[in-house]
Amino acid sequence: MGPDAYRTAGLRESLEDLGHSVEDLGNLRPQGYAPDAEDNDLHALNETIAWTELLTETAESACARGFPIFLGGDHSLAAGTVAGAANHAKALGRAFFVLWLDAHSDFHTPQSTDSGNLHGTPVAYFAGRGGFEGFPKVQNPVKEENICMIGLRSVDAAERAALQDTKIRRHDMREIDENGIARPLSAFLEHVAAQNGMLHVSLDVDFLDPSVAPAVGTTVPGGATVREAHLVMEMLHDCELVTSLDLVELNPFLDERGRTAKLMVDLAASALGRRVFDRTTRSFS
Ligand code: Z70
Ligand code: MN
Ligand code: MN
Ligand code: MN
Repeated sequence: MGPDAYRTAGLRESLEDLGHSVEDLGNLRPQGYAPDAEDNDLHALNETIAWTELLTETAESACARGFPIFLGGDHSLAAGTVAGAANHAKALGRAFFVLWLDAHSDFHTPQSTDSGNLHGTPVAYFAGRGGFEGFPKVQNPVKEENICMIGLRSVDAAERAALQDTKIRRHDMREIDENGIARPLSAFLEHVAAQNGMLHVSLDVDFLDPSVAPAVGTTVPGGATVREAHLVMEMLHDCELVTSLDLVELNPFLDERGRTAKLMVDLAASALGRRVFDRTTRSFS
């Protein structure tokens, strides 16, 4: 239901108002996977593997056609969208980077997850951690130092232990409260720019505070404000490095008169150029 809620909230019209031409490629649906038992430790494993295969291919070809925006839906979809976007960057000979805007690090393996929810695993998958038997092999794992997480405030013990041994850039809400959100983002964008990289942004609804974005299954208090989120999106537009975007974890059944969908659409519009006044400088320089 997530993608349709974004359509209803006017995603196409908002982007067309900015002068972009928009092509809606419609909803995807994987076929032919073995049914998942209700009581498996890992929920919807076969379905998620099938989604990952379909989305990896779809993302790679969509990246070749323009600036894809992937709408969901469960964050496990990023296993495929990021793997596919990374394949596209590799084909162009470009370095590839991921900005993960989320309360969660989603760095579990299928073995370490307590909940069995595969939305807790996509970063581990596309970073090339082991343990994803049955999933398509990641052709171009994203380098740890090319991954930046902002908004963290719910990281499980096994994820924290695993992250500690990596070069993944991690910025929790405490750091944002102390230093602001622009500083870690600017530093990461300079790193991307220095390598003329392609940047995929994965925006989980729960990056935002649930008081402004209630339509999400796993609410975590203490999230980004509307102003912080718009600033991030405006800086992302100004840097001219972003080449693909996920808008994920929207559950319209939990929304209040579409306000979360509308906010996510407004954030996408900011990322694609909407602003009050023109700025002449790149915001991270
Ligand atoms: C927890 C788990 C999670 C998104 C919740 C939560 C993970 N670490 N990810 N919502 N997008 O179940 O693994
Ligand atoms: Mn989910
Ligand atoms: Mn997530
Ligand atoms: Mn999350």
